[in-house]
Amino acid sequence: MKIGITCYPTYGGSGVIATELGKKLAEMGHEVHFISYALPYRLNRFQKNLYFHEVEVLHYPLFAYPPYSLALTSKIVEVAEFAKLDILHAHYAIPHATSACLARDILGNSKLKIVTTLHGTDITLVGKHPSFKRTVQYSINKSDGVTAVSNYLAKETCAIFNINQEIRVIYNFLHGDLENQSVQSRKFKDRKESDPFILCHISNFRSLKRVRDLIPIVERLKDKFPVKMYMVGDGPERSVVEHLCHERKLCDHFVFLGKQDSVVDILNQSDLFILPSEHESFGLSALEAMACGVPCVTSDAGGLTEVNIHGKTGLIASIGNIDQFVEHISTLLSDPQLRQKFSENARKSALKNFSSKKIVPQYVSFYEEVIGK
Ligand code: GMT
Repeated sequence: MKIGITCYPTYGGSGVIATELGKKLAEMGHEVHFISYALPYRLNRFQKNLYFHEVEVLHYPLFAYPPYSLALTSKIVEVAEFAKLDILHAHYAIPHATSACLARDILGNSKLKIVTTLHGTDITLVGKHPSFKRTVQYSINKSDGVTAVSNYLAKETCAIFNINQEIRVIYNFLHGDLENQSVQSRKFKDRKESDPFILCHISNFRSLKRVRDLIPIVERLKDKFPVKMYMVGDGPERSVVEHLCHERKLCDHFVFLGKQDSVVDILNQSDLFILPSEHESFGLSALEAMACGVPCVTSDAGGLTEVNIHGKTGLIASIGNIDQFVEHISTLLSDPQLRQKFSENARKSALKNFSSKKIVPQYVSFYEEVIGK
């Protein structure tokens, strides 16, 4: 197949999934054309069957807001015509699905089919805002096929919008060294008394991740356990949390590592992964932790409960319930056998349910179905 993919090229789960999907499809022999305003950061080397088309946005004094969606539409039209695309796969509805549908209309009776993958806040936060709602609904309904990254997100989409077609659930998948690395069996029992427990949090530090909850959580844990919290990523809440660390004299217990290209080495040193989000359609970072055999303590936000299974791969607390987070983390830190068991379950579940071998063919079959419609 000839497949166009449009996505956000920067850090963020939807861009990661779109890029890793494109790479896998190219490996399978499909011709893949990425269309975005910058090279997706994981497309950093030549690969057969992979092409990148940059969307240039014209700046003009009249444009207080340069119309990226229109420039993207024109680029999709151009690539679809020249490369004779069968499918244009839009990752994240805003504005990608809208631009894709408009491009198909401009192309008239071309064979181009639009597949839209909903990732989360394009529905639950930004998408349902009155500024976008009707346009997002229109673009979902006008797509030739729609997927969502969890059952939760598929249901939520139907609850928020008036949807006239099936939304296929295709989970996010493991990629790169997360799948290949041989995780050394974690010997939780053998740690020295003086070693701190490493807790790890990875996110884009936006307010919906509730990163501030980690302050009282660590404050209360530190009296019972030697703990260090590795904070990976960056975003608007980072400096707020750093300030709070100074104010509450917690700097010895927090390490801010910033954005990292590969998280495997950090996760391999971590005892637990903590994700207190208030919105999460899937939680790719929890899956990454599980792939490295790190048990998770997460909130019960959205699709997170389909990834981190309470009592099997980790424990789940309700959103914002600091007591429950502290209790769950304490339970796991004081029970090496339980951590060991959850670690093994986490790695097994990640590989069994979310491997690229299992998930990528689901996209291929879906494309074939949509083309055959
Ligand atoms: O959070 C966002 O708006 C960004 C988006 C992204 O591009 O990473 O995240 C969403 O998509 C990820 C990949 O499918 C999911 O793993 C995240 O759970 C989801 N974020 C939210 O639902 C908050």
